[in-house]
Amino acid sequence: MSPSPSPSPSQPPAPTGITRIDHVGIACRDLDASIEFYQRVHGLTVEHEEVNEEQGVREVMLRTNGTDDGNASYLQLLEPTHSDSPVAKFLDKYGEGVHHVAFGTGNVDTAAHAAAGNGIRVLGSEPRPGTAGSRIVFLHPRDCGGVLTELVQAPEDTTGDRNH
Ligand code: CMX
Ligand code: CO
Repeated sequence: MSPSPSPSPSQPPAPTGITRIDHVGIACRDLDASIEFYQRVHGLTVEHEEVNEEQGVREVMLRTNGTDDGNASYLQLLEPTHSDSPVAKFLDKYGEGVHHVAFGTGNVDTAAHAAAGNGIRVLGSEPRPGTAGSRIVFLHPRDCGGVLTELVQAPEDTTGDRNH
């Protein structure tokens, strides 16, 4: 990622310009049991499933709303694929529960630079592959009030439906 633009002395750094909540990431020990819970209690169904080895997760996306506003919102259920992955460490320390909040943005590079310009640690040197071809970066939870924050740019060929 190229260096952040240096803020002008007279102007505050630009905000990230997030546009929506893309998903809430939930850490679970047993993905199938967690899917069954959300189906039975809330009537949500799996729209997308994948293994992201780089992130160390087996994951599903459950859509919580329609796409009338241009992009849907999801629950992302995360089960670790190995014992030293971020989600496995989180489960060891905190147990099952909300792991991160992901905000949508039209340009993840610009949003990440803006976060860095505001003194937030951006994890990793550049955006990584996220769910279903999205591009993602994470912001350090200690710089975000204890919330691990993900910025997501949807793939260009999508209308917000991850069922493809
Ligand atoms: N939410 C809030 N706080 C968290 C956290 C989380 N999910 N994970 C860790 N922390 C806390 C730690 O408890 C620790 O707190 P203290 O300073 O009070 O001890 C602090 O953040 C920093 O912890 P650390 O020891 O420096 O770092 P960790 O090894 O715990 O890693 C983090 C934390 C955020 C850097 C790492 O989990 C990471 O890089 N995450 C990004 C990638 C990721 O989470 N991928 C899985 C999801 C994939 C997806 O959404 O597609
Ligand atoms: Co996520």
